[in-house]
Amino acid sequence: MTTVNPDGGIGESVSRNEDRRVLTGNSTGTDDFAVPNALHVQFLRSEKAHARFSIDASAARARSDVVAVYTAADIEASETPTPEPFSLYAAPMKGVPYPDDAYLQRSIATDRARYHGEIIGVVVGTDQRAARDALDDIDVTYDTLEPVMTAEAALADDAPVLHDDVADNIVFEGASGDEAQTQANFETAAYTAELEKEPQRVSPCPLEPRAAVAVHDPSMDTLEFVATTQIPHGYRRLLSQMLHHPEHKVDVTVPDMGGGFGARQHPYPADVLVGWCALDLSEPVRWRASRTENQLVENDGRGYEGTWEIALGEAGDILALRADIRYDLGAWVARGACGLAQSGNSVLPGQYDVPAVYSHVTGVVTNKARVDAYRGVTGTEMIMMLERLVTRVAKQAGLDPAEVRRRNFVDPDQFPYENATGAVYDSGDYARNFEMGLEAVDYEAVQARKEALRDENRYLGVGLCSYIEGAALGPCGELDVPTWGYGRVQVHPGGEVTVYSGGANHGQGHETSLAQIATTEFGVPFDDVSVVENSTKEVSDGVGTFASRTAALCGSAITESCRKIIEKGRQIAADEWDVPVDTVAFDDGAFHGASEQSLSFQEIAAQAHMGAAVPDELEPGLEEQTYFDPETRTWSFGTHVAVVELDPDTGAIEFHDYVATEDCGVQLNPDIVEGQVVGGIAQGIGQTLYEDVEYDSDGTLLSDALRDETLGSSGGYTLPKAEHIPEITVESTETPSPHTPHGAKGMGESGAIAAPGAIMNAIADALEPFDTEPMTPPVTPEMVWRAMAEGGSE
Ligand code: SMO
Repeated sequence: MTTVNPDGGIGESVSRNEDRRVLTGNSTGTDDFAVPNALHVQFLRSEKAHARFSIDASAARARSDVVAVYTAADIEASETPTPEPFSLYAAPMKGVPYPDDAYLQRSIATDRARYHGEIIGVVVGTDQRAARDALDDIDVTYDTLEPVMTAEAALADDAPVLHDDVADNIVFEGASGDEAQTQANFETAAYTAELEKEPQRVSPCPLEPRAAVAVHDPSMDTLEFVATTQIPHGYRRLLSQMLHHPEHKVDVTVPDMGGGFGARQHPYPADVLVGWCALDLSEPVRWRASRTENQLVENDGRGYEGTWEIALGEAGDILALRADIRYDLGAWVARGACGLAQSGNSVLPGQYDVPAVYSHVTGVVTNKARVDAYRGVTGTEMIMMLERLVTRVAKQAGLDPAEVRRRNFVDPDQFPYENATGAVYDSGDYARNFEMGLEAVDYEAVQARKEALRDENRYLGVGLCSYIEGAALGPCGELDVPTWGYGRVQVHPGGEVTVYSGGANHGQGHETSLAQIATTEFGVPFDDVSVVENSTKEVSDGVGTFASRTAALCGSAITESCRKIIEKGRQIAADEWDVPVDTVAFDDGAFHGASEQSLSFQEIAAQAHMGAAVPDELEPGLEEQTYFDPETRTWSFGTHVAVVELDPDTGAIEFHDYVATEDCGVQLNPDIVEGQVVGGIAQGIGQTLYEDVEYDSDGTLLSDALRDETLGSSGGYTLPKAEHIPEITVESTETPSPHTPHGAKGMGESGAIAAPGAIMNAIADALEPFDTEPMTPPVTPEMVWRAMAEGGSE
């Protein structure tokens, strides 16, 4: 199939359509969504991490500006069906069984709160102030219980058990890989290295706090949501199930949203309760979280502890990897949490051809807010630990960490490559991409400079991190998740095109990149294509956006739909010219016959909508849909090189250089790819140097507000600012995926996946002259200063 590449087509860095409205202040967020006469919800949230409680809401109920107050008992007593516990429409995953139902999150606590911020009551007021004030009129009596604040504490023999009907705090336990072979390879290893603990719990922090609007129309019994979610269609399905309201009567619209980062995949108790209140009261209901409320309850990411080990042979070949990981999931789980462990397992060997891999995972509940996906999901943690281990073991062996990577990369002729955990990589050329990164940073020169500067008491460090990013999760491969890419394409009589995507845009640039696909396929002007997403009303099917799926899954579905339309166009042209269909070609935005006949795409579009011009055996119109499922997931890859200098006087960590290479197959829009990489690196820098969700020993969340890093790391949550992000060079190779029509792969998480490993390795490299223990992020200037001053760390 030949495609043209007119202005605005695939591969061009078209400016993003959506930026016009976002950058000029014309975007509409969930809370901007105007609904006349909406009531306002505020949630009564537990002030204790673990306590039995009782509520006296009589004073609040008596207020004239309060419409309703609900406790769990009130909800149970209502005729409106009680919400079901949380679930997820995914099948169990390999090696990680489903949790007992007792662990599945409930929307409201009955008489025992299990984390600071858990909803224990609901107030509906005539306006937001009324609802907020009424919260102060509610008397809550707490009988505190001992909180369980770490995975280790949850697994202790005498640990308090968090959930009734289950004997321990274990949500899942599983193992994958060949334990005996891994052990055997460790026994024959020339060198081994090990890292413990890691990585800390972080908060994804989309730009605006969570919000939801629910409108129930009693005449039609429809329930319409406007919500901060990455998955409008998934959210509709889950809320329909939890609220016992049929799916065809539920709709979800997602206005502009400043990122989701994984935290906005699954619905939250607040969303369910906003919908429940709308049903119970048959009035429009709205809610918006404060920043503190958002920090209390929005899913965190990471937060695991464990042991990671690597075994290296005499010749520098990686013989085995082993991990024993404890996932601290918080007090309740949405079933997605099990996918964290599963997807973590699958990327353990990264870019390397490792013969034996074994991992043991345990998921436990603690008295904290929920942990779920965060950009890169568990790939970030596994790649960071892998790449730190590769670097450490290389140095033990007296080898350059770059050299050990070269010796172990999966070779281009090994694809499709099944790694030792059973994940199948679609395509790759790791070494070529790696050398591009090393050249861009001038690796040999920077090593020489590092050596030279040490004589001046200056400490430069160079860190490498080679990553893979498994994207495009569909029903294929190891996961049986009904998450096809959905794409429908409609051609209007004037030849303009509307593309309907089953993804969701919250900053990724889909309105632009998906339009580029139709521009290329049809050879129409870019401005003639518009993209519709983020709405179950306007897009009949789909899921949403997560796991870097849109380009590879929805983009491919859109491509296939365009090609079905071109096929139909050929039939219409063949009928018009009275020639066989196979003599009609489509090229350069026009249909061509063998005898120089020609009809433009726009002329065929017009004819397709005219009764007389459409052959009898065809339906009128030009509109097609596709459900796309690639043969395997797509696997992007690359290498980050961080160059930092550590100041022995202040412990300051300064970036000298940062190079990121990316190979996500064929790029739809290189500027968007670069933007995603840079944004991900910013989050990776945050995770490595600044961010830490902190709880007091009694379970109170300390990092409940955003805080300037100059005020120190405790008592607030520190996000990096623009001034903390270095100039970043992004370079690319393009190794097409064989499983998508344009060869595109999923990308969008690589920056966050690779940056922590590169930066941790750079810091460790700079500290090499000092006798230090491995550090645990976030690495602060104080930790660096102590390490350099005392020759030990922390
Ligand atoms: S962490 Mo993502 O939205 O799969």
